[in-house]
Amino acid sequence: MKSLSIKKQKILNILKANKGQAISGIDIGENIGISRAMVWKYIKSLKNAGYEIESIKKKGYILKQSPDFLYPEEVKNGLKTTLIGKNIYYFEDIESTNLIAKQKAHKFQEGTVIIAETQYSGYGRMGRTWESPAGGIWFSIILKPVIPLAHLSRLTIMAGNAVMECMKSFNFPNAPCIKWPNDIIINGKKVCGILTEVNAELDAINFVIIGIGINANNSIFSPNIEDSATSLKSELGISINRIKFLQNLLFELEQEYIKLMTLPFSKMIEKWTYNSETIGKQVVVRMHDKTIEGVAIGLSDEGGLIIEKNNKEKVVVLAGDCLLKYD
Ligand code: BT5
Repeated sequence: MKSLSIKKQKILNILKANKGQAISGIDIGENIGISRAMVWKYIKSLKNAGYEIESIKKKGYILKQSPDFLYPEEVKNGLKTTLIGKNIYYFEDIESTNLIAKQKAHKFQEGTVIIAETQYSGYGRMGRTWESPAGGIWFSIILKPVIPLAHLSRLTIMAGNAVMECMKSFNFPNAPCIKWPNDIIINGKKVCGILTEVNAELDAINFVIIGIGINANNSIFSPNIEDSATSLKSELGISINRIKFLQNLLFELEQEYIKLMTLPFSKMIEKWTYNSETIGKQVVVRMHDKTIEGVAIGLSDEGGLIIEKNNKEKVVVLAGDCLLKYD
């Protein structure tokens, strides 16, 4: 796991606070109680980490640009949450943030976030491959909600609402929407997937991992999904600021989580339904052992999809793949 040392972080904070003005090695050193030579060493290592820092003779150092990496220090700087993202672990390349989160969740506090620049074995539901090249936003959150196991699907609904809330800050030519249970779609293509995994005993949840994958500035996909996937960059025509997006998303996730724990779930259903492309449509839902066809008429109290079959019988589906019949 990578993280800047406390001293390096302090130097970075000073450079940032100086907003384009040079500050001398001596002043920085005095400020944090180290020698000028040590400041120089730390500056060198910040440069190695991708920070563009100009050294001007007899004047000092200026931070010109921060790298486009989701370093915990960058994500935490200005993060407006009290729980989600207080602890962040960062990897350049890892098999899967969900996998790491699952392995560490017993020890790690609620709200811990695991971020990776790339994943080499990212996965979706039922072990499907999740393509996770550089430029995307791939992360997992550890939550320890005190809710019945039967309400697990509510967390996926909650996460979908949070992602949709973040999408509001962009002017998309084609509006994003949610497809049950876990896809955010733009123009019929998937821009984000959500994977909720649980560890529970009987009815008590030990922890839940919510993994979120967002195609942000990546825009090249394998032939398998190039017709069905898109990215924020492709839809907007410009790259987005991934750090700001993630900060915003962690904030929205925390807001939605608070609502989930304190308000009637019907409020969340209302919001989800407003953003959904699924409700009111004729759908085919494929589960591992059967397929159900009918009209998606709403979400159940557990977060499942209520389908009215052609014979008017109503069924609730908690997990499956949903296709719109007349897409
Ligand atoms: C999902 O599964 O949509 C959940 C994806 C969750 C990914 C995050 S990234 C951070 C965390 N760490 C992980 O390892 N996973 C989570 P599902 O509904 O099963 O959709 C999977 C399907 O989406 C694949 O079978 C492909 O068809 C398609 N797909 C794969 N990669 C994609 C991508 N980058 N963008 C759009 N579609 C993709």
